[in-house]
Amino acid sequence: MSDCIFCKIAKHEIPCDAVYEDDDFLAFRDINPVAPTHVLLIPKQHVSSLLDEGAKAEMLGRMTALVPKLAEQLGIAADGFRLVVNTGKEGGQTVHHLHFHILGGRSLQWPPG
Ligand code: DGP
Repeated sequence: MSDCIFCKIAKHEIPCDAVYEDDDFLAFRDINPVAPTHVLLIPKQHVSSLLDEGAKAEMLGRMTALVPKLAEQLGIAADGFRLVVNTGKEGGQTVHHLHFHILGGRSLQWPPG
């Protein structure tokens, strides 16, 4: 997708603070962090959201398997972290390229109690 900001980041046309990269995935720090550690993990291939038919189980499995490895690398595995996948309008998705938010470093205020 030529106008997709995360496609441009995946192709290194827009800079990012990358923490991990392989042939299929890229992880980089969120430009607007809401936790001390806030990393986005994306597939390099354009998939708009979890609702996209391109969000295949095999790809999602490999993407999810990267999360604990990244958490270890980022130093947030021991104390735990949150994985968020905003999906669609009501889900608060603003960038329409599938991404996992990996959030750690402090106790967030959701869910309450
Ligand atoms: P969401 O609301 O789930 O679609 O989250 C999109 C996130 O993407 C949001 O936390 C801010 C982040 N973001 C948007 N544009 C950029 C960018 O150009 N660079 C980086 N590093 N993050 C971005």
